[in-house]
Amino acid sequence: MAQETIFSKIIRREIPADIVFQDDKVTAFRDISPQAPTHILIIPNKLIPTINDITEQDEMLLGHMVIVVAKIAKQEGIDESGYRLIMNCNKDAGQEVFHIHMHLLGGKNLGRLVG
Ligand code: DGP
Repeated sequence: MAQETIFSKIIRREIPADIVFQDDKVTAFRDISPQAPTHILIIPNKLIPTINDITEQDEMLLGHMVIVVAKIAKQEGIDESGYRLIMNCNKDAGQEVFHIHMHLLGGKNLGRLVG
């Protein structure tokens, strides 16, 4: 059984978070330690610890998460200026919370990530 994280408490609104979007599948809230003017985490309401645990049954869910990202980017006014979407998996990527999440970063020039 996967271990719940603090993110499950945020989904259930048991601890405070600046939630910008929530529906029956997904919750999005501002990162506690923002790395850019806009830094929002988009997470599934269902607990999936890492990208490695995603199954084909989650295809629609992952697609929905990306659609939510695009909506939030528009809401934040960064859809045209641009943004970056990051998912960390396990130790080498520095994953700290084992409940998959997309980092939506924008609101400034983020520089090149690779290349
Ligand atoms: P990662 O390294 O990809 O696992 O990123 C985890 C992110 O989660 C990190 O940027 C900080 C954020 N975070 C951790 N705990 C909390 C919390 O309790 N509230 C909020 N809003 N963000 C959190």
